[in-house]
Amino acid sequence: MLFLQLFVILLTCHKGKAATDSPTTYEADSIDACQKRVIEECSEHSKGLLKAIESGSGRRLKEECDSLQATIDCIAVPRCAGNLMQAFRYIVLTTAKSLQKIKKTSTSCSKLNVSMLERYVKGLSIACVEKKNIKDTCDRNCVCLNGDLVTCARVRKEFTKMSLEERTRFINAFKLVSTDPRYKDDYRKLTTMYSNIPKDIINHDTSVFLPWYRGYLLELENMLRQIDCRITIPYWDWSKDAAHWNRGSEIEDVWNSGPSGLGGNGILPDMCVMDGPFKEGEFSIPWYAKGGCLKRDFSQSCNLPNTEYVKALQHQEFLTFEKSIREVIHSSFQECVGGSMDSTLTSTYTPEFWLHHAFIDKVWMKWKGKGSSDLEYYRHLTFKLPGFDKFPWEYAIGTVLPGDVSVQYEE
Ligand SMILES: [Cu+2]
Repeated sequence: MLFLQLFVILLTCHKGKAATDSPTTYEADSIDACQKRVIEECSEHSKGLLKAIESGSGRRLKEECDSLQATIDCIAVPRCAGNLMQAFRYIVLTTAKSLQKIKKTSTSCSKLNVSMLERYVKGLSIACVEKKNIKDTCDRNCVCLNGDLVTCARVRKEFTKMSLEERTRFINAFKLVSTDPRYKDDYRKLTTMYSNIPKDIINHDTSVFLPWYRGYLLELENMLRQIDCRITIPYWDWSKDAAHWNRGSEIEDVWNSGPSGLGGNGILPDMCVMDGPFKEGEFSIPWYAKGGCLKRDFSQSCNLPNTEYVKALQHQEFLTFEKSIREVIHSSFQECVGGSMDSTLTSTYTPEFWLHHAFIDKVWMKWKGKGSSDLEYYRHLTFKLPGFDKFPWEYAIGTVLPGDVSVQYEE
């Protein structure tokens, strides 16, 4: 019975997994509700398992063992568990203890996939040194308080400073999310939401631009973290090497053709990318955005703002800062890259779109850190952001974003 309940929950969580191809609704609220239910059901199940072990009945243990796999699956549903790992702490530890006993006493649990559970248990039992910073299993920066990991923040990193493994992890997940049956419906919903909103609203309206893209980054990041909860959206500070922004010869370059780079410029006649993980044949724009290869058409006369320009922004008052970042930083890079990135129909499908918008978000977050008061500006806006059930100010109140997600940018 419990197993059935869990099964229903798993189905609810894994909406994208449903056999039909019908579009699903992508609602943050329903995910929260889902997480809540999983916690309740998991905790119920964990208690049942303990009782079965105590009773010493082989038949009951066998039943519970089957359900235990459901619990492991349940804990491993990243959409439900990823942001609430702390809430699962008790359940994971209790289940792990039970598991030890089962392993010793019974052969009826031989089919259990325990490695997933053990990974969580290992991660959660990291020695928590009071008031010290510590990384959790999802690579978040946490503080240890009263034996618990608190104020955990996702860390977004500069792409050229990430390890090649971290870069490859992001690239693979980015490719997977658009094609894997488990995620592609949500992905389609998210990306077409972008294409469907008139760009005049997102890209030319001060009240919308920064918070809207912040929300949008968060949505894709949440999705990628269902695949691997260590993933965050990288940013690329191209201003640091503005004169050589199009270089791809070094392994750490963004446009490198290795498995941890984005590949280079497109090639005539169609300007399709023909190297790296996003080359024609290995990656394509989805059919619902007219399909075809990923295109890049690097501008030869491109003139990107340099570090001095970006630094100077930090001292501007909000409306000037916002205008500079939107009209100069935002537009210049898109035009330099050209191709799919420079078209409102296709830009969201390119990996460089996300690295670029994370950079913009990082510059905004740093600007806020100077104690400036854009919140005064956003507070007075009474409309909700197009496509989101959120007000602009909800994305402007600091490093904590809707869904109780904390984000930090590593320099
Ligand atoms: Cu853009």
